[in-house]
Amino acid sequence: MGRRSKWAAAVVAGVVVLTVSFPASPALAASTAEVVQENSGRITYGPDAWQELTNPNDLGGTSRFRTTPGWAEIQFTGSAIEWIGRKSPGSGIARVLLDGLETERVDRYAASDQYQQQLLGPASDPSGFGTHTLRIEWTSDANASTSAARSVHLDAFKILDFSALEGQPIILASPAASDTYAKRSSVTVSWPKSDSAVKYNVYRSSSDQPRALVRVVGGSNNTAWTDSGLEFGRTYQYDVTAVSKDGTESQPSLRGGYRQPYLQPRAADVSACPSPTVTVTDTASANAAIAAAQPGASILLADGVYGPLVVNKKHGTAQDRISICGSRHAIVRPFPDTTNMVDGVGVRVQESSFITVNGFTVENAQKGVALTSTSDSRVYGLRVMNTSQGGIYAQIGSSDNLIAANQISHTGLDQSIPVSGVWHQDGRYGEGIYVGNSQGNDTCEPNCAPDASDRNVIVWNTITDVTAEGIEAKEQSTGGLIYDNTVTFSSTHQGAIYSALQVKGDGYLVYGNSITSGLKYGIRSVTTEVGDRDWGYDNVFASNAITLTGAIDAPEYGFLQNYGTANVFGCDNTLTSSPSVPLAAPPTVCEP
Ligand SMILES: [Ca+2]
Repeated sequence: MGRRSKWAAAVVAGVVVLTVSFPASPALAASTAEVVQENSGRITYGPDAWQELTNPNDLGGTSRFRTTPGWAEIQFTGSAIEWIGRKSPGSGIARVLLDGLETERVDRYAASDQYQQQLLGPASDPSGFGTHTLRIEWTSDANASTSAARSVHLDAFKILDFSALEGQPIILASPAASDTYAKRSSVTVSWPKSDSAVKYNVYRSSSDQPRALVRVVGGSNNTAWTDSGLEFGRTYQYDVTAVSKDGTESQPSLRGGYRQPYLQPRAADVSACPSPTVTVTDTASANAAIAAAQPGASILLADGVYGPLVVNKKHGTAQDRISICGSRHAIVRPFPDTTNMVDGVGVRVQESSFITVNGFTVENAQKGVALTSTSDSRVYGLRVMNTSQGGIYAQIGSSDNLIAANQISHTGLDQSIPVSGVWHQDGRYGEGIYVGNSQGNDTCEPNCAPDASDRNVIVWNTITDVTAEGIEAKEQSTGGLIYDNTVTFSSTHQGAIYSALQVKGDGYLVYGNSITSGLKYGIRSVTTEVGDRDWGYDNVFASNAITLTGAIDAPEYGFLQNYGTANVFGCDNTLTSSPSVPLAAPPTVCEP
């Protein structure tokens, strides 16, 4: 059969993501087993013929038995064999030999007659597909309850072929690249169909869990299952067995290993602006072009100075986005200088989707870029600077946006301190990138809906000279990715600001960021109660490089989570400080 050779070369220890595919199975095909009735010439009886029985309860309506020394033997080619027979008050204990070696003794006693029972135990299964001989022998032994006449009974043998699965590789496929973000932390396990199966058992183990059954998948044709909720960075091992109609379980498939990766940004999300469909030169023509834009429009801001831009209720599509692009010399500048920047947003995108803003400069604004109730949009490659509050916002139900490769600096030039060029005065609202909303900002307490600004991806941004957290994800937001950003927070401004990066939402992955902080902490996770639930859970912080600068006033830490240990902090985070301080504040213990 060559049953192990076909794909063996594709399987290696450790991380395996196979890409081979199995032929599609025809729908609704029944599981099959080769049935060899007791009256088949393939069965040899000895030392003489067994007695024949006719009973509609038996498989095929006939069976055989004897009450004196004797045996029945069959040679078969397959993965496993089932001895089908009765259990009864008169049944004795039979001896079973596989390939000439005794594998078990089968006590067929039952208080009342039971028909078509599968009598063999797992020990009588061959260890692999091949040609084998099974022999069942009468013995004089019997259960103490058995009546005087000990019998051995044979109704049929069923020969099972699990070779399509036994010892064969399985496929462990992570979600398609384009779905990595949405369907994270899952793996689809699929395996070859076994004709002799009516169901499959899926087993899993991981570094701290022994092999255990995690799923029974019914149906011979159902050959895939998705295991979700995996932990980031953890390696899991899977194998699958087939189970016959009568309960015989095959030998396992080969084991496959899968390491649940940390999230990666979707590279396809980042692209240059398409060729312009319209070029604008001033604020009026820019906003007019935006208002008139249809999917696929690409608006180029010619170099020059513009007032605030507003994208209101505009919708591109996944294939045909609405793009607003410009060079660094195209400057959106709501205020002429930084002395009195009140209520001026550089680029406001509201109630819109599939919008891209790309490349230009936003400066002298209260807020640089504000996405509100906006989804699937991209803020890419902007220079954002000199804001009285924060740099870039995604709020009020703004989800699935990408904020990437922006350069953000000199935020928090609070208008209450109108001193040109001076920051770090009262910069509580000077975040570099801000996702969601603080409960304190809600105007509908106590019954407002959460600000579900979810699954926003914040990658490759460079953030310096900000007065509040470089990146902050607020309570009520979930599932974002904060990856490979550089946040340099040299200020020792304290006030209400303690860390260079802060997560108060749920389910964020904060991975691979470079954090330099003159504050007490590099990264902080905070639990907040909103209404009747807490936020600040199930976040993962891994592979971040943290540097604490300036005077160290104990206690300082690379990472601190308030109120418990609801989040994962990986031991692959690093901390540089002088003098040395702990990587993570107790009771947090890093996880390998
Ligand atoms: Ca029969």
